[in-house]
Amino acid sequence: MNTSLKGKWVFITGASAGFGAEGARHFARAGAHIVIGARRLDRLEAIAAECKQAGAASAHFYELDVANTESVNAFVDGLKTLTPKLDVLVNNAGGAHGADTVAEGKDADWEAMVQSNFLGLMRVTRACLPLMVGNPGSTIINIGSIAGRVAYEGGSVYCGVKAAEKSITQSLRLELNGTGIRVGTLDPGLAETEFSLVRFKGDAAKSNKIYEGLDPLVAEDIAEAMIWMATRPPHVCIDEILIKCTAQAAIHKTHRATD
Ligand code: NDP
Ligand code: 8X3
Repeated sequence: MNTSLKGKWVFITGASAGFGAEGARHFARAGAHIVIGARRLDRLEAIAAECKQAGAASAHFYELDVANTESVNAFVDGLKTLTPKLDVLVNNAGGAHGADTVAEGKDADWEAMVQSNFLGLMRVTRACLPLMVGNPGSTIINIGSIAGRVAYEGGSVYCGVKAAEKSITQSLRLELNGTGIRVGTLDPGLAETEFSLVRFKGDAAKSNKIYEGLDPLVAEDIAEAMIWMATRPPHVCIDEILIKCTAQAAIHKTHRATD
């Protein structure tokens, strides 16, 4: 039997675009209370309004920079005034900055990737755990990547932080064993969101090239997987999911119409 999301409290980080925004819409349709955070408040406001329209029990948005401990703690203090318990945490905020080789890498890009994908996930999880311990059947979904499983040229730090995400997910599952909290990693391959536009610093031509000649994943594919992971019965933990578009057989082998 599936767990219903009706009236459940769901917090998604990085919900102003891409997987996070689509995840919020999906959880809203299932009747959950939605709490979303990111740095771009105008985007969040629009997505929270969509969530209300879509059937959310309630929808709340606040500014959140996962790269900053004070911002994370203030956000979660706000969350605690809304609810004494959290049912689903989706650690989604993050992304890649640049695609330089190690030899050409920039400190600012490396630091941004470590801060958001790695330390951000740690900070948010630490702050949220008191709302989840004592709530068996609650679910932590960490958004990893195929890049955390297989490294590629120009991906050293991004691949590194997503590999770290796997280790953090495993450690957390061990630490929480006996609490009934499920911890899993959801690892997408090539997906067309704002990811590449951010990675290539707004260069749309470079970003579009990543998806040229193939049907990439879209945010909805990943949002559906989030819902599936969170609605398994409490005795079922989805440890890991890897989802790729059919054209991507492996990180270095994608079939394109231009091939
Ligand atoms: P998008 O660029 O579309 O969305 C990224 C989201 O993360 C935005 O809402 C952004 O919000 C938020 N974010 C980034 N940094 C911070 C921060 N410091 N604090 C709070 N929010 C932040 O990309 P995706 O939806 O594709 O990416 C979501 C996750 O999925 C990332 O972790 C990414 O690494 C991962 N992923 C993406 C894949 C892809 O091919 N698209 C494949 C595999 C994994 P804002 O800028 O408003 O703060
Ligand atoms: C995003 C997928 O292959 O562009 O995590 O790194 S990839």
